Amino acid sequence: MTDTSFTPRVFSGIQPSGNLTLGNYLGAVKRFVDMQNAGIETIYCMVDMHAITVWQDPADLKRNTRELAAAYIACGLDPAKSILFNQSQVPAHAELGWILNCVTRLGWMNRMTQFKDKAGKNAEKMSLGLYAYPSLMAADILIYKATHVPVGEDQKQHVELTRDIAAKFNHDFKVDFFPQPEPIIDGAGTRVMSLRDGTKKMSKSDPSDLSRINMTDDADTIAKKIRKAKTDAEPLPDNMDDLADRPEARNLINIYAGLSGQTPADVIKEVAGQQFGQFKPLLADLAVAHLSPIADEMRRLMDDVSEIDRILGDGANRAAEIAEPILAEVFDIVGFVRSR
Ligand code: AQP
Repeated sequence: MTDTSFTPRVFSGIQPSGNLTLGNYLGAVKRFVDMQNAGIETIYCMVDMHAITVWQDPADLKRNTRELAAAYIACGLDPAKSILFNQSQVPAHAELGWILNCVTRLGWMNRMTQFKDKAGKNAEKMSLGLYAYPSLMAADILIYKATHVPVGEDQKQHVELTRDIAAKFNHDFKVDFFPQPEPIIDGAGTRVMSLRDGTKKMSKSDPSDLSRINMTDDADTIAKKIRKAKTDAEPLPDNMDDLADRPEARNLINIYAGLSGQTPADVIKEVAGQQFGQFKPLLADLAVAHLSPIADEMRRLMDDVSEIDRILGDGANRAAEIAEPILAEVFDIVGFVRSR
């Protein structure tokens, strides 16, 4: 339920960990643009402090942060309409993050499935930062008192945790200070799956480049990856229910729907009876027509990184103007002496 006592404000972020994928685009950035154009205040971050929860080469991190900024802008985010910045330039995120670490319960963190997925059997060797990630993410959202958080399906649990942390803070300090932010998860692209395994999320960090479409892939690479995408031998049915046990086929229909702006049910009616030999070229053409202009614009923007840095610096100043008074109030609520 939307928290109506707070001014609507949208916050979301993406890690600049390289290889921005079609999943990040359909699940997140495309929807960031829709919300920006709906006239709500929108704040979008490159969450570089989250990226370093796993090892990042410093030079790559800088490049990936600028490339993610270029992707945001190339996809339609307008620095005049949305606040665009990298997280580390607004220290209030980390400061609130620490306070929320002291509100969050270990039992809650132990239930976070993303940590378990990412750490696997190596949990002992993971950074403390990776474990604490969801509490910093709560700070990212709450430092702006954001009410709406567009994310892909995989981040739903983290936004729900943010609601629990906000409620506990309000309860412990007997205030009605933080809103209950709502995850916004809608449309066909909220869970884009790997092209090699329809049961696994498409991910930047998958070791197989054939598993994902990168936003910087050229037309030939996109077409090749779709041609090689795992499928089955059956023709496409005329309804989505018949794809329940065919995850790879369902994924390709969902991708088509996400890119064309149709519902999966409409797409499947259009392509009913087709073999993948017919459908894949249609999907490849659609993906190339949609993604190539974005990749071209990203390359153009990356030719002038000083302009990207200027946009990020300006965005960080505007973000800090919102965050710092909220942090000051939090310090007062918590009982920190402020005498500077
Ligand atoms: N496959 C996906 N389908 C739909 N949405 C997705 N998102 C990520 N993958 C998919 C959404 O993109 C936003 C940013 O994600 P992130 O980079 O902060 O972290 P992530 O969810 O861990 O993404 P990756 O690609 O899997 O990154 P790595 O491999 O670095 O961990 C989020 O809104 C997410 O839901």
